[in-house]
Amino acid sequence: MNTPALVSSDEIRDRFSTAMSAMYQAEVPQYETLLELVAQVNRETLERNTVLAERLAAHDGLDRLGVERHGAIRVGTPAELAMLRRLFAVMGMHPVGYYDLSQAGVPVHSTAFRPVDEAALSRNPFRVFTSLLRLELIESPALRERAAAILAERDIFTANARELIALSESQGGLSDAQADRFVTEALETFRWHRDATVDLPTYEALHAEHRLIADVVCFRGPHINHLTPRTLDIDEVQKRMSAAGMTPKEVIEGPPRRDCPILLRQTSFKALEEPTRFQGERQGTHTARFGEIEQRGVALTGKGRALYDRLLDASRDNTQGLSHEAHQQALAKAFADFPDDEAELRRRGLAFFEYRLTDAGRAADAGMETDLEALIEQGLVEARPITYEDFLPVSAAGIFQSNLGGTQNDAYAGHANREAFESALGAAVTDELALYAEREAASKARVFKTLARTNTD
Ligand code: OOG
Ligand code: NI
Repeated sequence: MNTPALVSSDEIRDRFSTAMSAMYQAEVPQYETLLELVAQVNRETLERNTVLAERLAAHDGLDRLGVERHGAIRVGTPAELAMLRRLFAVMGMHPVGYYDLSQAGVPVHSTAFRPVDEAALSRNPFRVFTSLLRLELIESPALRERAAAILAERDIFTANARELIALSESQGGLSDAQADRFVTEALETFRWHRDATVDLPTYEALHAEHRLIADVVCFRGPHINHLTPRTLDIDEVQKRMSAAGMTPKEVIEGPPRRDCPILLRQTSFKALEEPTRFQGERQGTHTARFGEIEQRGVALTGKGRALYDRLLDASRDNTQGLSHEAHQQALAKAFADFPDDEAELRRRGLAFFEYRLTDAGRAADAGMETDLEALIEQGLVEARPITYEDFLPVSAAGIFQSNLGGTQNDAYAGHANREAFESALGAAVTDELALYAEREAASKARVFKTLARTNTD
């Protein structure tokens, strides 16, 4: 038998992310409006800020900007999560990071399926924040068992999707036509279903325990609950959202506005009330799906992240309940101690950078120099900030809560259980900090290797 020519997993991810965006625009028309607003603000930002435009162009960032988005889903059982891992692997998306949301009163823990290597990220960095419901945190044994029984009845994957995943695993990839079929079949898992699998009283009982539990348990599949394009100016998009007919979340999650963006800033428009048919022909509504935007900055080292977490935590008392402008001002004040200068972030080991020889560096005879800072000062090496590709648990909790009507159950807190999550997943999650550190170290090694070669020539 001839083996068909295989397309790359990057290509499949790119097709899938495009198909997912088209489906969500059709399902949630406000998302289309959001995409237009973000594209408009990105265009204006690039026109106004030529330094940023040149930098993005030089760092291969312009191409990826137009396709960049993440999505989020929530699943109910270990088997669903394990199968999703295999489904995402077909598209070169692997579990990175463990997020414990129980600390924020939400009964889930999560990972992000995303591409990990540089080439894959620059082709299309599509990521899916994926949460597993923690039924064990439901207090009532009767409700817990009822939820488990409902979940046991459903299969969120089509038979064809299962087949194509197995085929991809045995073949080491998919052909062009198989990839198209895979995208169509995989998309079915993420589609919205207007019909609930339960009657209204069951929905209401689960909803009363936590709205998220009803969202995960009562439907045939883990509908994609939001998609998030990347903006270059989140404050501007937030400002214009109301005029475009969206109700923005009160405040932007994450660090304050800065000259050197760090980590991730996020805001969303509130979830929509959607007509739902419950079993027994009862009509009702369900509120789950929303739109989000994000602005990404440099990835922080463990030291930088610890400083971020400490300042964010300390800011809480002074920022709580404030509206957008006042919130940003108080947050900026709280972050006054966080250096807002690339060179300082680098010298103090707070952020990750990628090092490259400049044209001058390639021409120079600098082989004996081993001090990176000296090489940078001499204009022989440049340091580029490495973009943060992951998520932030406190921000994620803020996004969850603004779309769950602020429900929070403190009884869930203190239950991080990474082992249980990994055992459900059927694999370990990759440590995100290790990925950035490896990329930085590899870039340094390349610089010194090239310099050494130049010197001995
Ligand atoms: C996920 C919320 C978290 C983010 O961007 O931090 C998230 C969810 O609501 O399922 O998407
Ligand atoms: Ni999100």
